[in-house]
Amino acid sequence: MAQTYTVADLTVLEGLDAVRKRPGMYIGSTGSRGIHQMLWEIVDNAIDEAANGYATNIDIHLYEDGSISVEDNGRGIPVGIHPEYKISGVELVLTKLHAGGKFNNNNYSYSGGLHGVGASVVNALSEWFNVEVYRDGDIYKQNYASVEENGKITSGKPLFPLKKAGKTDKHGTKITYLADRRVFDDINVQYDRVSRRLQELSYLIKGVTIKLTDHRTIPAREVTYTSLGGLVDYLSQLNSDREVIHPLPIHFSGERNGIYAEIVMQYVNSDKEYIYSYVNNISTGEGGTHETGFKAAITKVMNEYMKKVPQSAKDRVDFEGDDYRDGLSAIISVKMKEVQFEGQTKTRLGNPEARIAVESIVTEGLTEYLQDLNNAPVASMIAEKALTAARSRIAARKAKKLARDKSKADAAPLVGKLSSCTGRKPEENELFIVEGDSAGGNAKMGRDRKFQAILPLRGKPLNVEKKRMEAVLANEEFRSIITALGAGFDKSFRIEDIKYHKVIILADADQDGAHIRAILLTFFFRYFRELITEGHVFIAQPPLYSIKKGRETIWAHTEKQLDEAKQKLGRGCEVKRYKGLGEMSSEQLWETTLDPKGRVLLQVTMEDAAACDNIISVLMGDNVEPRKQYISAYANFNKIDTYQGNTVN
Ligand code: 28G
Repeated sequence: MAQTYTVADLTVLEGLDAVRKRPGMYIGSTGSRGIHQMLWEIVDNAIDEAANGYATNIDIHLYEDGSISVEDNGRGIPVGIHPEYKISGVELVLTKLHAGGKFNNNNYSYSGGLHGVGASVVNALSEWFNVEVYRDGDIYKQNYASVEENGKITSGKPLFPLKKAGKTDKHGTKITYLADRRVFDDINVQYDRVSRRLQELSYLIKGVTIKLTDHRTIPAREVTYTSLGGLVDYLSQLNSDREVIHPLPIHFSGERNGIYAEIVMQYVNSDKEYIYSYVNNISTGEGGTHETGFKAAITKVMNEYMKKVPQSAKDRVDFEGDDYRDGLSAIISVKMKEVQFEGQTKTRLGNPEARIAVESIVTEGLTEYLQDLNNAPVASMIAEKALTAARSRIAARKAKKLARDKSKADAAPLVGKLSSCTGRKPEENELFIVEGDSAGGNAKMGRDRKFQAILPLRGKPLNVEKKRMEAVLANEEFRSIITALGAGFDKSFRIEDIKYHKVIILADADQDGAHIRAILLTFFFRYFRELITEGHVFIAQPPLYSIKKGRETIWAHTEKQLDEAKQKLGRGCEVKRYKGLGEMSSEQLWETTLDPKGRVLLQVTMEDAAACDNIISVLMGDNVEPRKQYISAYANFNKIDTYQGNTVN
């Protein structure tokens, strides 16, 4: 094809006046976006030459006067004279608009496709524009300029026909241009923006070396990008601050009906999905048919694969497509003709044939990958990850249902063991979560039932760290808290709906009590975070001592208060130490701990809850080593029980 090419193959069309009249229509904008687009039009042609396998190097210089040069070492634009139009191929490419007239840079170019459509637009919008072609030992030259003739600007006007201007052993094309200040608000390109895009291009076209030199600074800045690994390197770079679960990205490519697709994918330790996609090296931020095909293939192949993975009956779950994409990061690059862009920002691929092609290529590639015994360890990690994702999805759904059921709970005065209050104003109401049935019974008798509800907890609520939410939800204690709060759970939690503005944890001042507090705070921290940040969570502080003489009793929370009380009551007073809530009568519990007039509450802060979360993770998580270290450092669990919060009543 390259050998049989003659300039006669060019189909030619109109001049550049149209571009000059309505620059925005051709370059998109006359602002900063447009000035960068000018450069991309030229770079794209060099990129095409590289992607076609003819050029290996692209060299870009940003000069102090605002001009820019781009050079590639490809074949050079054809120099022969076109039989019909009687001008050189170079001049045709640079002074005539391509078929259709309307310039749409996105529709023509992909590797194997057409060159040079955008270059004439850049010429039209430049003050001057010079081209050099290196071919068959000769240097060819032509200069163009936008000149004013009788008050009218003629743009891209050749100053002389293409001419030979010396000998060279180079081959390729060099274009130097100065964007026209009469068109653009500001002709300066941003080094960082240009550099970033060139790096992206170097990953998208592997093996090409792209060098950028900025002479506008002293000393000049320069950077060179080459990627031998292409998309694999790109994904590794994108994942460099994520924890990957397999070191090498999964990689495949193929062609179907003239559509080329290359795909790399890698799972990371996260539940987010990161899919980056390109069409003809243009980023498709809104996704589109290529992404749809990719996802469909993964669902199909993984469903097949999971059928073969041995699972115990109790673990068997029905998978959904999303389950296979938790923690998946991927890059899809498609090359095709006649691209249709859709969407708000025209960055969604619309061509249905791209879905079919990508789906087929990914299905084949991923199936092959999973069948390869060398990949068995990665395959089983992916399966495990999908299983975790499916479980937490199922759990989240159960939680939603639970939240929906809250209306039923509203109707019933008693939720589980909850003794609800009679008042209907959430801002006045208080929910006491009480450790143990006997303390719960006392609290129930001692409370003011108008605004105080009591929820006794039997034993220790389940350890929240056992990450699976379904386990949290299977636990009756947690379920009754969720239902009592009446405002959903986790993602469905709506703080506006809570039925109690004070949630007060009431547990003994001993090791078991500390444990329960830590677990409850962790539970709130993970699934009801706003409850803490909005200041709704409190820890009740029952007194540790009573000091009694005659009919007078003083309650003390600290050793210091104890000493003061002893001094106040003098000789012969009776001191009692309370080890647990169960030792108090219901009247005493009201007086010391429930009655807003006499009680001490500690408001829980985020730091408190986060510290509990942290320690709970260490103590109950799957990692044995940090747990051992923690336990040997702090043998006493009470150490974590030093809350920062404000004291309130
Ligand atoms: C330096 C800055 C940007 C380019 C080429 C090479 C060819 C070419 C460019 O052909 C005409 C019309 C449609 C194919 C193609 C050379 C075939 C044989 C080329 C560039 C031909 C344009 N020999 N390198 N254009 N097309 N580099 N770099 O612009 O059919 S533009």
